[in-house]
Amino acid sequence: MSVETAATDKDVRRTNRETISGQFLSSQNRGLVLNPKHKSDGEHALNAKSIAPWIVFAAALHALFSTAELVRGHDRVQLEDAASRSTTRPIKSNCDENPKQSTDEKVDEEDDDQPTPFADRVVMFRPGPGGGKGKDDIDKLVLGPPQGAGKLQAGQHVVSLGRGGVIVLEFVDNEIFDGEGADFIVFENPFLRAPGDNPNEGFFELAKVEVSSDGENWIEFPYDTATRKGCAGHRPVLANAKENKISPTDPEKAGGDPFDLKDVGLKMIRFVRISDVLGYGGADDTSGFDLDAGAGVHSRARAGKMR
Ligand SMILES: [Ca+2]
Ligand SMILES: [Ca+2]
Ligand SMILES: [Ca+2]
Repeated sequence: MSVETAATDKDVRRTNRETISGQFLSSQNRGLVLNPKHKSDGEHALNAKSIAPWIVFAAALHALFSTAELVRGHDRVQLEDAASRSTTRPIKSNCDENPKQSTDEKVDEEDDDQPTPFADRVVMFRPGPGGGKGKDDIDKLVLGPPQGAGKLQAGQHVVSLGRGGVIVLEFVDNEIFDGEGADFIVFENPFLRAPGDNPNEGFFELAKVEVSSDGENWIEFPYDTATRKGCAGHRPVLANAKENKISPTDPEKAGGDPFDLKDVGLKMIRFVRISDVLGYGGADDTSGFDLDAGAGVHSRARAGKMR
């Protein structure tokens, strides 16, 4: 037998002993835990002594894994919190390259406790012939900010009044008061002939406008369909809450048809009645006035009034 072989045999024997010992300890450990009554007192004494380090080791392992699980759990809670925050309140972007997103966020984050300058309720809608388009979504379409399509095309975010149709809007959480110049704006969807530099050449569907502070007593704005003065429905709508940042309450920039309460001698109103003007310019084939929105320029909150 060579030295090398002897060493190998020795190693094999040691390994076998360790293996047997490991199996013995393992089986005794199981027996101790699962069925200690099967063992003699001597075996218990021997086993307890032999197993003590394993119990300590096992306890240490358990503590280690428990700690790891706690850490993983903590990380998971943190991740879930972060995900929750990102879902309920997206990070605001001020990037002008994506005005749609930032405007959407602006609308979404609007504080419900603050009054909007826009009309809040449709009190009455009576479409005329050719009208009614959009009536199923009337609140969504005519309450809130306008969504104009610019000078050269008709916006589709509208309800069609039809020929002779009438709609009454109410401001609930706010009221319109007479300040300097225009006090509110009515938005239709007129458009001009390209290139859009002549306000007299375009497609107009006109309406007359009446106002009231109580919903019962009305005063009509003087109007003339020949010149369109005093009519709603002839100035293109430029403000679009979904696509640009043009203020819908700025009569110089928003487009739409502005009205000044001073012209009818009222200090405050809460109701606007818009009536399609029949047969304007012989254009009986039109579907009448289309309403996009009504917005206060000079608007103030009504105490304790919510939408
Ligand atoms: Ca409002
Ligand atoms: Ca005014
Ligand atoms: Ca129209």
